[in-house]
Amino acid sequence: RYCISTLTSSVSHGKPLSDETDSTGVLRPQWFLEERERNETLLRNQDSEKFNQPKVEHLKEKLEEYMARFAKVRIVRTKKREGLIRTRLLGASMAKGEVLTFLDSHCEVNVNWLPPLLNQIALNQKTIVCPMIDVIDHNHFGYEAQAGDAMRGAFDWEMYYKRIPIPPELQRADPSDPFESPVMAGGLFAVDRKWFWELGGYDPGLEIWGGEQYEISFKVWMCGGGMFDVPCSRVGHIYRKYVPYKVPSGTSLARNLKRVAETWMDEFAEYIYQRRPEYRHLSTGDISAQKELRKHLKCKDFKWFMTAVAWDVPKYYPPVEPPPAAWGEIRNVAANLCVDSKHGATGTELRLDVCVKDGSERTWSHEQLFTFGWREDIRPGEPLHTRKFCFDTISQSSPVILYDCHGMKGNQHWSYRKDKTLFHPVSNGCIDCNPAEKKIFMNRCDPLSETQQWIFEHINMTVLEKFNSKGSS
Ligand SMILES: [Mn+2]
Repeated sequence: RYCISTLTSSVSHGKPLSDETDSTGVLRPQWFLEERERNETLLRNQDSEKFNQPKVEHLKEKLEEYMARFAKVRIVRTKKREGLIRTRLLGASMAKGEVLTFLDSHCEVNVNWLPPLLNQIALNQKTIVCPMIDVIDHNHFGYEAQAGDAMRGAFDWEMYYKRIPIPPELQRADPSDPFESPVMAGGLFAVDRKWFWELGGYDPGLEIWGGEQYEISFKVWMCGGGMFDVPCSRVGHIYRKYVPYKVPSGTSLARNLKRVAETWMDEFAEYIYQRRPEYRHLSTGDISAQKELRKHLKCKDFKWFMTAVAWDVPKYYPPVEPPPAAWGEIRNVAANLCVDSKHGATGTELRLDVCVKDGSERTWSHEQLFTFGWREDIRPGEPLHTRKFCFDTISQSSPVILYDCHGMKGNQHWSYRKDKTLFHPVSNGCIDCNPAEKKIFMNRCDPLSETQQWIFEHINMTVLEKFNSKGSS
């Protein structure tokens, strides 16, 4: 299945790519490079625990019979389960091509995906290049771009992968030009084979999967190379809801992450341990070979990486959480009742209830502590332990619900004003309530109405004034 519309739209906004597109943005056929021009394909085939189930019969002789017709495909099998990282290393060690391209099995390449990747490597051999990863729906295999399409790869300080907008400084005149990305999303990339091995490949001490995308990303940047996302190269990927295999006990994502942090992140590893204290006592295994490699390649330190490459990441994910503007209970002036989210998840409507401080039945069902934090959103929980749900609403007549925080302001952006209203800039409305029905909803702002006046238990005036002086930004 081809998705020319996605590809052409990425090429056609902005100038056409030299002579590769015509003025309408329609691709000329000579731009296509047939897949068979690839040097070879190595299929890794793991001895996973699912392997002996009837479901995967097709991965045994049937696969060999089928692949016999493709001269350039070789099947490599491991003797025991090695996991993604070591199996990829095995494939890479047997590959003969000049450029290695790693893709997951649940990928489907789009038209002309390869030349834009190879082009970037031809320009600079010490480059890792990633295609744009499009989304293939796991239910119906529909194909579409990710929300926001071209974005930089980033991470928070629990080492969750994040995507952030390309800052103006890094935006190219032609948006189809490759752009720098601090970290890759997963494992879809192309790299010069010699450069990959100069970098030591993946750390073979990493187990099964997890953290390896950070390891290779930090390494390529810190050790004299770079990493680019290539908007003209598009590869569809099925995002699974559930991981269909078990990770053997004794190995864990946490251990991999700590190994990467201890090898590459220097003093910044501390920011992870502050959020994940349980990592402090984990063993990383022997990382002396990794440290030796870092010294041997004369790699720069992580501070350099944060300053020169990932300088925009702390704007979205600061290592040290800035102080909140207000926190604690949120009490309505007219009702003398408190906002209560009942430990709800996404979709939960906020309600009024008797304030816990006023001796409402002390059951665990109440959740009345909130934090109005530096992202100018409101989350359940005390400042250091907020849940990742935010006050969210749509219009001046909508309920106020909890929704997964996106951290991008927008419809989760609130302003706590001097008149005690909780103002929602996007809808130009205020939080109102009906004390009798205990309902909370949006309304047109009326600062004189006491049902729209709310009192936070604690306020940091310095921070709050800073929020409010920024206006409706
Ligand atoms: Mn995948």
